Amino acid sequence: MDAYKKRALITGVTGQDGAFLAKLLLEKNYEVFGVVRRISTPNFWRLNHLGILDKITLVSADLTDVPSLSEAIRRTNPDEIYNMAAQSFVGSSFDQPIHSALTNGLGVLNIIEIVRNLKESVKIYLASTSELYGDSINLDGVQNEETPFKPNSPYALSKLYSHELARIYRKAYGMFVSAGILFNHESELRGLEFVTRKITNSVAKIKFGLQDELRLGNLEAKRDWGYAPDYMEVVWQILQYHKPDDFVIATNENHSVREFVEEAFKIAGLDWKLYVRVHAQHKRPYEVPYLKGDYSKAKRELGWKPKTSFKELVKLMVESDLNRWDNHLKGKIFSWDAPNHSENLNYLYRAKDL
Ligand code: NAP
Ligand code: G4F
Repeated sequence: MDAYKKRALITGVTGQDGAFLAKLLLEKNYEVFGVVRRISTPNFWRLNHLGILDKITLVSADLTDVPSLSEAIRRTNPDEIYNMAAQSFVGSSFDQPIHSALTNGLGVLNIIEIVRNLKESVKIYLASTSELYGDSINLDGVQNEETPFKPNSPYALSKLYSHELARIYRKAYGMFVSAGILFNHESELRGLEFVTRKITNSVAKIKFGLQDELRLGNLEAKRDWGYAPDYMEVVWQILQYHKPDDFVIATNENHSVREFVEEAFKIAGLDWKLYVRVHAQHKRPYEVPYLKGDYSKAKRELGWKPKTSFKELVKLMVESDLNRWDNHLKGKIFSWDAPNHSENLNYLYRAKDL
């Protein structure tokens, strides 16, 4: 008889974390379902790049659309739900605060309430964030599970709402809702609007003569940057822990945007001062100046620690973008671009057809 395969439902499977997590869970022999919302240009490049598009079942739903979400959860009947979906760009949350609140706040309430009504035993992972801290820092210069939250953006406030839902539903109903307070994590599959990938993609384009300058905002902000696949390992571990809980996931090291820029340009043999210009357009109305995470609880309770150093992270991202643009210029298609977007829609199911 075949061993029981655990069933995982991942929301945000087309995003950076959702894609890496799907790959990891497939390697762990899970049956993986992914929630995909309707957008005008299907967004399967990460799943294609990781070679897993045909290995997972994609279900059409949206976090803000209760009937579709409810059907998706009911039909896929998961043991574990990983909510990676969000309007995740802090800058956009100032432009679209209501959309951010609906998706990141009420969207999460939708998931938890559907589970409470359908099958309370389903374990739920929530993607909380270091943005919750705003400019709140412990006396020893780090943030951990005890540091007070002081959100500085509509994004952070929407995430505080969902973070608190975890605590309330654990206490009120004994539900297994856990939250990873993840500090920034990046990769070769990071969205191009986030500062790290914006830098590495621009470095590659400048190297090949395709771009003249790189416009950035605040170079002095400090972030604790880790590597996304390292972080997805511990996301899975958080749901295997014996009780629902909150965990800070970080590297306990931080660097400024300026340091990231210097390192990235150096790897490509370029002098950053010739290309980088500061523009007010890329500055936030209200900034989070300093993030540095103390992950000692995750190390103690889960035996987890990050594997990839800051320099290794910058190098792998720059090399990936150099390689991608080099292939493009040689007439080869980007390895992670879907050959035909609409063909990929064949992979998408309506929950009722499962
Ligand atoms: P991402 O690349 O921006 O991916 C976000 C995903 O959410 C995409 O798949 C997107 O779908 C989906 N989505 C957005 N709105 C939706 C809706 N209304 N219904 C269904 N799906 C929706 O983000 P990420 O970097 O992978 O981050 C994953 C999660 O971790 C997010 O919740 C983020 O806030 C949180 N987080 C990230 C970091 C980090 O450094 N990466 C740190 C802390 C917390 P489309 O492809 O259709 O847009
Ligand atoms: O790369 P960012 O846009 O990431 P941010 O705002 O830290 O948010 C990311 O990490 C959070 C965890 O802490 C997640 F919750 C969130 O979903 C997201 O993944 O900006 C990093 C820093 C900021 O201080 C920003 O002001 O870089 C600064 N920056 C300077 N110039 C820039 C730019 N950021 C962007 N995106 N673009 C710029 O030109």
